[in-house]
Amino acid sequence: MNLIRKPGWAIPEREATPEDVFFGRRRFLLGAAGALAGGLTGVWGAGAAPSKEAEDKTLGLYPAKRNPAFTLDRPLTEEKVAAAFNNFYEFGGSKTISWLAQRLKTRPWQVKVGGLVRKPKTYGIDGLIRSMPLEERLSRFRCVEAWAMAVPWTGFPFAALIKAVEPKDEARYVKLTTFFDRTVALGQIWPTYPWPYVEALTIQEAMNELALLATGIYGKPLPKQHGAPLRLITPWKYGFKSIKSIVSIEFTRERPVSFWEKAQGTEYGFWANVNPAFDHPRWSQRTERMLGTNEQRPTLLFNGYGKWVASMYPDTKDRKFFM
Ligand SMILES: Nc1nc2c(c(=O)[nH]1)N[C@H]1C(S)=C(S)[C@@H](COP(=O)(O)O)O[C@H]1N2
Ligand SMILES: [Mo]
Repeated sequence: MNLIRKPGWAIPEREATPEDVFFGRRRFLLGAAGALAGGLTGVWGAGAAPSKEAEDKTLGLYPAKRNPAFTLDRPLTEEKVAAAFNNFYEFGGSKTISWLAQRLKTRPWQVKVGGLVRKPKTYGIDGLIRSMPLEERLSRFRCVEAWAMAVPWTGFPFAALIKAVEPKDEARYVKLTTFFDRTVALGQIWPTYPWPYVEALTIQEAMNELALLATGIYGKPLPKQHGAPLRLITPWKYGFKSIKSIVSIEFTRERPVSFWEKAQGTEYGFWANVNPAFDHPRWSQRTERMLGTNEQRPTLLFNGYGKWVASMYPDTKDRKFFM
């Protein structure tokens, strides 16, 4: 992800900057952000009493039983590779934010589920996870930036939670929101972005068997950099739809505007289904690079999940469904 709109102090950049050059520059910027973050940690660390993170009461649920319906056409990405290359803009614009994400406290944690539902409820995270049917799914994951991975997520079908809260007939979309806390996530000080991070699906998409609310990866609870304690996984869509560290799930009549659509709507849309035939305005989507091995593979329509989801999108020639 990168924005053309920038804070005044940013180095001017031609719009056609190739991704690798851009990331090189981002790495430089991260150095500065990292130095700042390190400084702040030091200052706060000196005065504040250490606050202990409450216990995770779901540890006994891992590893969950694997769902055999989901198989892979490629090797799994190495766990430590996936855990060290992340997009989580709350903690900075580079891929090496895993250490900064450790600032996030994921217990206690609440998820407010409301809006146009008959049974709104604010769930404590452990109670929610313990009440839902956990399973493991091998899954391809494709970022809009053309890198990809293959990982075992643990989670529960989004449909199970939707059924529990009973959406009203007028509800058509579901809006998910990430935590907002600038004392934890220093990226949220960056005014260029419309914090907090928001994503949305149609209810039909959210009810699809493939839509997973993930709580774990590699047979363990999610590490913080992967979006603990609860994130969305929609493997037929570009990765930015897979919103991390969710605190609110709201059912709406109108289509919500997502974080990236607000930030850069000409490049990142609402539907964001994977399709090799439609290039990003600044790079090709024909192939993808597997994290760790750097193997280049052809991008698959709907990331290979057409069997589950193609019927929801009447026209695979219509660009709007694929950005
Ligand atoms: N809250 C939040 N969720 C987010 C992001 C983010 O910056 N903030 N990045 C998205 C993008 S662009 C991708 S590719 C995936 C990356 O997930 P991973 O780091 O677990 O591989 O998270 C998505 N979810
Ligand atoms: Mo992404």
